[in-house]
Amino acid sequence: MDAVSTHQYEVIIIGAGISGMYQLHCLRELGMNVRVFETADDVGGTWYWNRYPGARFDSESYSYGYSFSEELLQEWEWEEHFSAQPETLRYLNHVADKFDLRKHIEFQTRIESARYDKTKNLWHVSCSQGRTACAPFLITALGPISVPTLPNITGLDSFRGEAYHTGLWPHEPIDFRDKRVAVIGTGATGVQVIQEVAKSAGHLSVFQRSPNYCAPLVNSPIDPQTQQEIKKSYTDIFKRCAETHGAFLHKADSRSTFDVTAEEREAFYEKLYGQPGFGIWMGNFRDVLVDQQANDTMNDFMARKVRERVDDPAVAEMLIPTDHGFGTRRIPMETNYYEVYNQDNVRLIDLNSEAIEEITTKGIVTEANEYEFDMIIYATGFDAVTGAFDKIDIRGEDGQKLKDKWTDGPKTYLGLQSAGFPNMLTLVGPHNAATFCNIPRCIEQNVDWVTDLVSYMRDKKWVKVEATQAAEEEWTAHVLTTAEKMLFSKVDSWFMGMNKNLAHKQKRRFLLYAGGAPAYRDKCNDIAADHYRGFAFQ
Ligand code: NA7
Repeated sequence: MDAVSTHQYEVIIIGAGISGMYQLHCLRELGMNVRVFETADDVGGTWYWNRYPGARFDSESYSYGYSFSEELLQEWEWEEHFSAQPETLRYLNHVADKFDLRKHIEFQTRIESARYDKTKNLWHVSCSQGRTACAPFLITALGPISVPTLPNITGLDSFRGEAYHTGLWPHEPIDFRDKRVAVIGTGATGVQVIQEVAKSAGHLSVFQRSPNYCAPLVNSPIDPQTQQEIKKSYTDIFKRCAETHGAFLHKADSRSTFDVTAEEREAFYEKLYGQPGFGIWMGNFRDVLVDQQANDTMNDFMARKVRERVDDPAVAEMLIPTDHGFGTRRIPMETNYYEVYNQDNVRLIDLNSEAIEEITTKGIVTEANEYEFDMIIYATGFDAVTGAFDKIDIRGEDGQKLKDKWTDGPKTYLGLQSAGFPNMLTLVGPHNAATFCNIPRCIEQNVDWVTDLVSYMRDKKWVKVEATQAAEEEWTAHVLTTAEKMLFSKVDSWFMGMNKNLAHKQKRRFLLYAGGAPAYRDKCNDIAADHYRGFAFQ
């Protein structure tokens, strides 16, 4: 490293999304010299990149914003119960301005490697454009869903029309009118983009490999009176979030599925189906995500809903999942999604009966047909949770590569540190409750905890913190045991680290933490109170 050009800071943060921004704010409040490096040319992370039409929250807007500033809470007025991406990005820009964050952030700077120098107790990072920097602390704020993956289909680059991945959507408006548009992918993103593009596309073809159980979002504008009530209720809103498993406003019903009669169950499911947000997933019977028989009652209910809403019975059957149960994969939230398939300008192509063979200059060739398009939209997902770590050449104490250490699945303590990587703290890292959470709520917990740790070390004049091997093994085992109880552990999804487009991600390896946000928070607090049990300091 060049000693002249390598600037030294006290903390380097990678990423200026929701977690990086708040971490910067907190450490600056401690008076620390912090530098944030960000690939994009502005703040926002997920909400900077995912500009595709239809992108919006599945969390109630007022449960999603930062809670740390009463002034911010009182001055910001969410327009809708489930905010759309442009408003969310405006909000994050407002936060960056209000707390004067940008002057500490270097934009358009991608960190390519991070190496720990044990002789000097420094993390050295090198960025695109040859920029280098170092600091004793490295905090990753990479985002769990930030590395888009394209499908592994032959001829991808040969298509001569417009082609976009939803996670790398252009900044300028895209016009779908009179165009023949293809969407590949029917996850949470695909569902949002399909229902929006269908409104104006000349013709839309949806290429579906696996249908998902989708539930109504039931969004609406926030009227002035409700706005005032929300502003008065923030304490209660965040208290409620703090009590629920996923830090959403929705709490699991204390009853078991078979505690009630079939009629009562049906009425309860109808009520959930008509309610806004994730209540149907997070506020359902307590055993619906763990007991197969209970889960089947929801599967039957959801299948009936699809059949009621889709006119063509053959299309309806194509839209009903057969390979997984309700809630075992991420539930896409929809607004008239199923009705899209009743429109004359929309067709659904089932890739299980005609697999894609190649993409050509003109469009998509399947085993059965050749389709011509003006535009292909890839809603094909992300290299979730560990993908952003894999993209950086991160090397720890003895030159060990983090990517190699995590080949068979992540190994962490609390999802916040990995043994052998001292002073590197991973916000929303793998096996951290924040990965399975109304994310800003858990991000604030992660950041507050890390800030306290750094502050504690300063007080003690300690310079190095590292998770012990034993603590890491215990946490990793706990994470995996907890996941085994859940039905989703038997299903392929990004929760389970499966990505059919990546050759090295063909084995299930659980990436999240399923023990719930309250239990996780208690554990973190308990460890901190016990002098950071499981961490070794120097
Ligand atoms: P997801 O949930 O990973 O969905 C990706 C979709 O793309 C899914 O339907 C995939 O089908 C499909 N896909 C991926 N590759 C292919 C190929 N090669 N051919 C056909 N279809 C393909 O990503 P999202 O962006 O929707 O959502 C990610 C998260 O972001 C979401 O959960 C929210 O938390 C925010 P498959 O199911 O693999 O058969």
